[in-house]
Amino acid sequence: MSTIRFIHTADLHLDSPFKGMTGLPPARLNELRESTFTAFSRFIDYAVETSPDFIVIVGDIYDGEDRSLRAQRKFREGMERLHEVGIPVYITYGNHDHLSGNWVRFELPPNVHEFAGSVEEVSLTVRGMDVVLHGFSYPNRQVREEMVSHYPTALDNQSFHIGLLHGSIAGNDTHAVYSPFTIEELQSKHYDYWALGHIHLRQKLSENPPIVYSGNLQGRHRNESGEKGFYEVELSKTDAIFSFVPTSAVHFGKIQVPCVNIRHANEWLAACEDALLSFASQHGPSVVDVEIITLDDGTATFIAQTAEDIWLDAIREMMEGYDPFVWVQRLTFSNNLHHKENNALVESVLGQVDSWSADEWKRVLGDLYQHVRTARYLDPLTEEDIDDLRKDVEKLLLNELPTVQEVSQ
Ligand SMILES: [Mn+2]
Repeated sequence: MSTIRFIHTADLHLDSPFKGMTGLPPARLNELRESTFTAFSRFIDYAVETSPDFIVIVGDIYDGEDRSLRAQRKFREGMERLHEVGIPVYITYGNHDHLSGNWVRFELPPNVHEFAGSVEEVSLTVRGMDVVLHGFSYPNRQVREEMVSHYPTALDNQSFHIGLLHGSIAGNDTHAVYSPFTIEELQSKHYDYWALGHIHLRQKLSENPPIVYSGNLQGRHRNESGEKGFYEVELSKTDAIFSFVPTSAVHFGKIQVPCVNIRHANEWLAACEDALLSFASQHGPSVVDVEIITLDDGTATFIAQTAEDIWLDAIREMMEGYDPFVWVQRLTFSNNLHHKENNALVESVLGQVDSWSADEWKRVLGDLYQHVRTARYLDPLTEEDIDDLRKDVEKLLLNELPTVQEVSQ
């Protein structure tokens, strides 16, 4: 049997502080802050039960460069459990937990190999088969240069060669580009598998050989929605079989609630409640954005009589006490509650905003994104962010401008 079986995971971001989450009741916030650890425990439990040949963890084990004591202690405990059952683990550190950070060192058990600050190779034998792993840890936070040229080309076809790389595709400006690579460059190394980290969205960039992001174990905000987990891979010289194993403890998601022929607030709240409970029964504890769609004029009329924030509070209060919990982070309406017809000024500003390209958005937000103190805390601007900002602009204009109009008339 010439198949090896390993787990590929990355971007654990242990002890992620969920800073942007405000307003949650303390118990829920606590559950959310524990979620990276809960997801990590699920991964360790799975490994202990199923005993893979080895595990690769491709960077960003810790969320912060100080590698919080608690995160290190929990990680060490997990590695100890794998050590007890004889599972080797190969880890690299990424931009979040680079080697130059200032942290108190924990010693890891001997089953764990930590890749050094420059590309190195490590060999192991799995049931008589040779496996060679290639990788490096970030020596400092900003590895902007390409690193692939430091990876050796596989010359023998007998061993399994696996590349560990924390980075992103060159020229992709939706994410901070670290250690940029092209798919062709990776393919040219003749490896059997590329285990990637850094991008939190699970995806396969190529099938042959597999070039794969496992995504993170636990979503950290609304832009990391959906089921999160890791890949278990059965790899032969001709084939790769993937099993995705979900681990997320809290699910970030979006729900659309259709509202037709609703004439009373209680009916509307009940429709939201039904949708939220059915989401939670499917996904477990959740943080969701709710979008109200297909709003007819009658429904829109009574909803418009109360501020959106007050509706949001009402939904949140209604959902208190349910287990698993569902926290509504945002409430939006697919059509505008306020009539914007005849409001030429709003139309003209929105028309202007709609015409901005991603580059223009970046220029507009330049003060924030280029500020020496704020820039490092901001995730790169995504299309989703731009869409949200645009909606906020519209809301602000519609809420504020009637006053201006009244004055001018
Ligand atoms: Mn990461």
